Amino acid sequence: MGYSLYQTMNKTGAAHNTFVFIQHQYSIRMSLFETADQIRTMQIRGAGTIARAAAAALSEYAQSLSASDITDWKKEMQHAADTLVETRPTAVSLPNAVNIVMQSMQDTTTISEAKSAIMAAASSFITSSENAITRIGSLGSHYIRDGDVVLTHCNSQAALACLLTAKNEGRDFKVIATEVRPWWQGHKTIQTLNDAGIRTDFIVDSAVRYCMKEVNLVIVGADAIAVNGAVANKIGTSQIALAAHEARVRFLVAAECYKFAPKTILGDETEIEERNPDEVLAPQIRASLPFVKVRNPVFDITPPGYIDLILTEIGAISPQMAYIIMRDYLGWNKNIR
Ligand code: RI2
Repeated sequence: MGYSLYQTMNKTGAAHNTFVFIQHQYSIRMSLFETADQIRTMQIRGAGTIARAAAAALSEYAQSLSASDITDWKKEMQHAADTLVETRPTAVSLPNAVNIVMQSMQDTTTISEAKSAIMAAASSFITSSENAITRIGSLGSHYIRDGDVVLTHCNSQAALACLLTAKNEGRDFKVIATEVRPWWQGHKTIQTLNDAGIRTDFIVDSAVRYCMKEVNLVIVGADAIAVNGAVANKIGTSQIALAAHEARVRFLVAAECYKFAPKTILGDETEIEERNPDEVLAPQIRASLPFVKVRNPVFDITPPGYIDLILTEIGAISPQMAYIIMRDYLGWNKNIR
């Protein structure tokens, strides 16, 4: 019986070490709507983690859902799927995971058949997603050499897998990790790096360009990758890419194939989530500044020209190959709805 680890954060944004263990063999304690709420409020966060949590929630919901006929049952499942997808707009891993799970029931004709299909698809998605991170870690570790200084931003399981694998393989390197306003995901990153015994410098987000002269390699994660190879990731990523480009430092993105966004083939743009300004400045301070509008965009887009490679579970690709991933590995025609 396997357990997935979902890191959580509290609502004020302070990172802490609480972990929610979700048993993904179909007996999760949280309901689907609680999971949706936890994704919305960042207690469950990180593009891959959100995707696995959504798949697990659909599986549990399918088990507990009863209806008089299969049409009503499928309608209820679709409502649940839509609830999950609407929680956060940018990470495409979420709709991709939900679509993969939901498609499994398409040709089923009985409730029991549909339940089994959903449960099997969710379990298979979760397992393959975890395996993908392991494979990306093995691949990414090859790019890290003794003596390197690797900069990472935010808290990406895929990017961290590269660093942790390199450390396990005996490589001696240092990491520079950013703080990541306003949710302080950098605190989680430095905890993980510290636990692994990896030497780390912790900097405020605005110190990136100053420190870039020491850096040999940047590795970040991704929330969504468009058909032209542009990467949506935590706010600040594109500035880091710019600074890396200026300093001729290699910029790698570690991302599972389900982070590629098939809808961008049809011209959809990646929506950038703007969260509550209270996360940036306390409401009482904002109230005292009537001419100030506090904004909180939490992702930005790094153009493909600033990205050297995208590390996926099927290999390292240039950003220009994004379409191939969508066509051959994601089945873009099936995943657009
Ligand atoms: P993994 C996170 O978003 C960060 O932007 C991170 O780089 C990205 O998801 C990918 O993370 P947020 O949920 O899937 O913290 O690699 O807003 O863990």
